[in-house]
Amino acid sequence: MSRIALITGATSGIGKATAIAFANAGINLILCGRRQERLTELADALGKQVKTTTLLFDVRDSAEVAKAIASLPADFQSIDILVNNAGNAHGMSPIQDGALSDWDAMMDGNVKGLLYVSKAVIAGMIERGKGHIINISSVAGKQTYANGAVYCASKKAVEAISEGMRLDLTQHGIKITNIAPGAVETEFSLVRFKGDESRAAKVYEGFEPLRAEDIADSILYAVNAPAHVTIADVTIYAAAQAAPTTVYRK
Ligand code: NDP
Ligand code: 8X3
Repeated sequence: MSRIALITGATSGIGKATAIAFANAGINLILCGRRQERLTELADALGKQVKTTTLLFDVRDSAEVAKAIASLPADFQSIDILVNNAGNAHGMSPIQDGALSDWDAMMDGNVKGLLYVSKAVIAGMIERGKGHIINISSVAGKQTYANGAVYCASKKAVEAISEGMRLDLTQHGIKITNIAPGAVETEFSLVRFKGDESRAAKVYEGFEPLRAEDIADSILYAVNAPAHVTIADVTIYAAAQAAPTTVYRK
């Protein structure tokens, strides 16, 4: 029987690329995000290959998350794969200059949002005695960089949550995969720099960054691993990147 995956942040970047890779692999899709038009467009396109449905919610709103996931039609309720991908960086500045609203957006979205979605899905996975959760962390969760303390903290939290989930959920037949990408050219920097296109473009200048599809490939690899194998941790850098902010540019 075809598997069902719920992907958060499916409207853009890594989440969208993962949806496309999953559809090509015959995995049915619950596509989530805050931009309905993009969700509908993607669901319609991939609906030619697999069964699709969409859920509109902000991961930061626990009630909205629970209500949306509870509203799934019966044939989408047995979620096999959860991809906790929704998240962003907001701002990049020394800690003393950080904006409270940016800190809230990162901690509430990247950390608490991931927990809210997981809570709504894990209960069913435990009941069925199987499941696979993919948490999208970052190389920022492995190594803190200057001017990124809070984003890095949010991703270090994701790393800890992945470890904790593995400790608590392995006995219930649930696999946990933590994926830490390096620099991937998506809308990430545009969001981080609040729509400043030239500042966002500079992040990827002079080297070949990762593509969203590169990360989707590793997610697909993890979910297609044999039943007796758990891909626990994957770190993926661009070839020109030696550490989060050490990039060799031409
Ligand atoms: P994008 O900005 O392209 O995509 C972010 C996605 O997250 C969008 O689909 C957005 O959907 C969704 N999202 C953000 N905030 C919320 C929210 N509060 N509620 C619901 N959905 C939300 O960036 P990426 O694809 O690059 O980012 C995906 C993940 O990968 C993030 O967790 C990011 O931290 C991580 N990552 C990215 C790297 C990079 O270099 N790009 C490197 C390492 C990790 P919508 O706006 O429709 O809600
Ligand atoms: C995104 C990658 O290095 O800009 O998580 O933080 S980085």
